[in-house]
Amino acid sequence: MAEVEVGREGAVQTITLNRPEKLNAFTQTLHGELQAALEQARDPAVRAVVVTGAGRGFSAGQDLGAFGDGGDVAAMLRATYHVNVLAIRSLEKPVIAAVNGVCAGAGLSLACACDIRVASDAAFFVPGFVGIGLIPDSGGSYFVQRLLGTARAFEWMTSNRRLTAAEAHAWGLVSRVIEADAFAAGVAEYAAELAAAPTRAIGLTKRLFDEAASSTLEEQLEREAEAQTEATQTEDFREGVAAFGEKREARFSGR
Ligand code: LHQ
Repeated sequence: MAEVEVGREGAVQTITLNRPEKLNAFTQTLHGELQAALEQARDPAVRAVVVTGAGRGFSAGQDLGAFGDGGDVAAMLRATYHVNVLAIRSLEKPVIAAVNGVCAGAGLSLACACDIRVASDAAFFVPGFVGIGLIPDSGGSYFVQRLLGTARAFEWMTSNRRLTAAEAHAWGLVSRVIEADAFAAGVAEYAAELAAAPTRAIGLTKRLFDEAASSTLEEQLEREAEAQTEATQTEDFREGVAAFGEKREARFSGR
């Protein structure tokens, strides 16, 4: 059975981490299959991507059984987690982490590398790393700090405290919480809405936000000017303006 399953519904690609008996903990195989799935997501016909987990977990992070005595940890991180985190950031379309359940360690980092987090009310979030004497890797120190702010992120990531979905929502870690029974349908509806939006403008916004983290205002104003030039050349901009003039809903194509 595949450790990552890929599904497609219209313009939405769903990537399911699929080792439910181990709460979808990461193995070499899972990393390789996730990389292939993210490569598939580059298809311009895919306009929104959902990353989720099978069973009661999103992901419990690194499979501690498969880790052994470590070997060259940095090389392993570069060859696996880094590739997939960077693949998510470079996708010029929205990537939603649909956090169905337990989310810990590098699973938390992966969810935070996505553009949007939606949680089931059955989900909970655990730093994980500090529980076994490690630092937050796979972008954990980068994304969690940016999402929560330094004070809250540091306190949480050094405590290993379990955060409920409601607490994660109150903290701004997730933007929506959906009842477990309605989770799959709610995520599908939300992803379909995003997939029907002007994809290129969303992709450019994603890139601008990533760049803003390390830019001066002058640099960022210039990037916005360039990106807006690109956006004004899209079919979706023409359609958006036409629909506004005709007082109707826009039908965006993602081109
Ligand atoms: C697992 C795991 C798991 C294997 C649950 N592995 N089996 C680190 C190392 C170096 C380089 C690469 O990067 C990393 C990155 C990291 O991700 S480090 C952090 C790794 N993750 C953790 O330390 C989390 C460990 N897991 C837990 O603390 C708990 O299992 C959580 C809080 C996730 C869930 O707790 P429960 O809901 O109580 O579930 P459980 O503990 O009963 O787990 C269910 C099963 O899943 C169980 O197997 P079993 O055969 O006994 O039913 C666990 O052993 C297995 N499992 N996490 N990471």
